[in-house]
Amino acid sequence: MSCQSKAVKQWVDEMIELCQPDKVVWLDGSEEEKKRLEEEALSTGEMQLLDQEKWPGCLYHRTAVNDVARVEGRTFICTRKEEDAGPTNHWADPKEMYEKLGAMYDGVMKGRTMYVIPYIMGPAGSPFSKVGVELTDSIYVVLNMRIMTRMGDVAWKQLGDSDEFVKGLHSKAAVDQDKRYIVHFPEDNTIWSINSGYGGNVLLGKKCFALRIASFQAKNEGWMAEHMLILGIENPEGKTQYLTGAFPSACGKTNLAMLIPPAYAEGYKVYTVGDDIAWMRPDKNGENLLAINPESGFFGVAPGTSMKSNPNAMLTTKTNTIFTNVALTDDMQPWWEDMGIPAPAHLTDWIGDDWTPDSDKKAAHPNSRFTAPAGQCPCISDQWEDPNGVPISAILFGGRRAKTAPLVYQSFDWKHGVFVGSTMASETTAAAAGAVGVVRRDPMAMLPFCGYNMGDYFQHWLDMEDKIKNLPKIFNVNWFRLDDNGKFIWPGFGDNFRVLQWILKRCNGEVDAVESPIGYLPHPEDICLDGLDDFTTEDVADLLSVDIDVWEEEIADIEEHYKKFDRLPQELTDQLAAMKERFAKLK
Ligand code: OXD
Ligand code: MN
Repeated sequence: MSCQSKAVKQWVDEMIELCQPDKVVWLDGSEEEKKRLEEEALSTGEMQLLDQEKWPGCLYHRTAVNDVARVEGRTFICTRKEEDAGPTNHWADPKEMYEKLGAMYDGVMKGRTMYVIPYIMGPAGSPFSKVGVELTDSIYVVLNMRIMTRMGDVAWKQLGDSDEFVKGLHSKAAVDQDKRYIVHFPEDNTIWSINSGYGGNVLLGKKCFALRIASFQAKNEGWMAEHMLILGIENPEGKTQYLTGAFPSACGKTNLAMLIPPAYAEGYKVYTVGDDIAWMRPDKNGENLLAINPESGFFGVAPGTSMKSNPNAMLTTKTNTIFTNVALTDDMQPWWEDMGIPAPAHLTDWIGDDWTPDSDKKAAHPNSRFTAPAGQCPCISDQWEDPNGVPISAILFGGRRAKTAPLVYQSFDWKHGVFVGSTMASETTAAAAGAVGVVRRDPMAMLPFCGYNMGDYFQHWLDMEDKIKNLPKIFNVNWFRLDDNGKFIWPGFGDNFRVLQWILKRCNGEVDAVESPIGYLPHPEDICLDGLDDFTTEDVADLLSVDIDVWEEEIADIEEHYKKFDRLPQELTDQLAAMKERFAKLK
């Protein structure tokens, strides 16, 4: 099967004319093709082979030193009207941006090969799924896209002769950080990325398509593209319920997606459907909200991942994985900080320099990554590729809060839940000895990823209420409360299951709760503590406390936060006023 879409062929021809590659390769997604590309990348040094006995099928890559993370300052949403991108996105006039970048792409692939990557976001044949085509001059991008998406002929088959696809153009160019641009034209289904070779900027199916472009499509088509994990919890009777969760980075989202329940919860199992992105839509009858994971791999942060913090992630990455910017041992094994393996006497660090344990620099870049096939995850759900998606019972929002948010609370209803998501915040981890870090608000963890005006995005969330009969219940969680000595109170990791269990009980009407000004709180004794030595119901009560003075500051901060939006729905302002009033009554 090759490309049947005239629109694709015409667009690729135009981009060839613009970029002038020496060679154009249309990729089919076959194993033979993968081998050929790997051999080429190994021969040029673009990739290195890891120890194939210990890490079969695993490769290594270093990006340029100036190119190690997403670049929000150089990420643009180019809608025709500036106000449609909204005050929280960088905007430029699409015509001017096409001209400016067009000049940069002019002849940029001379002496290089252009790879044409057809891919599907979502399982093949699913009504949720959408096709993209990425043109790139990087084999590293091709090999990553092979893992992160359903790539090759399968995508041509899905597209047929349709012209509905997302056009992605990527060139590493000279990896010049001053000319780096990650640009979205949501009204044209187009993404242009230039002068980067780092994951989030160049694997265009991920943040650029599955969140920024897809959120715009979702608003227009009545569904939701969210920065959320999806997990399933099976109870001892074999019934599985699913939830999604949005967290800012550094809050343990991948760990939660792959959680292993504590020993007391015998018979319960947690299954991963997705670790980063959820596409959700109501079913045909408007009964339930269904979700799919549009990706087929994990692009996870390596440092901190260990057999203790996340054994499932460690096991997923043992084969067929690409490691980027971690350190290398002398016998070609990957190594990173907090991997649970003591640092060897000598490493080559992520820059390529010699490294020894007395070095004052990190050996692996803090944002070094693994790209691993999701199907290899030991706890992958057997529904993870269900074309119909899984029904969602609960939506979680969370962040790192030292004092403010309790361990868990439930919103009063959907509208209040949208309010809770719109005020989501995390504190910088500089919270030493009880000092509170800087609060960063990141509504629904979508601030850097919403492809249109955030005020309209909030309204879209509010509008979903009328489209779903069995609305998921919305909760806020905070694993990161600190005691007066700056220590985490809650053990976290697998023990977070105890909170998930309460959440599901609430969804199933199996437990009552205490009404507070911020939402419904658990009765402390309803959080199961079996097997948790040295942790009492009083400690839980402490974790669930809502400090009125701290929340007064929080309300003032939310008022400031809301000033950033130009199209904030009245409903959210009303929600804030109502919360203020509930606190006032307590005084
Ligand atoms: C990610 C991110 O890489 O959210 O998933 O930054
Ligand atoms: Mn993410």
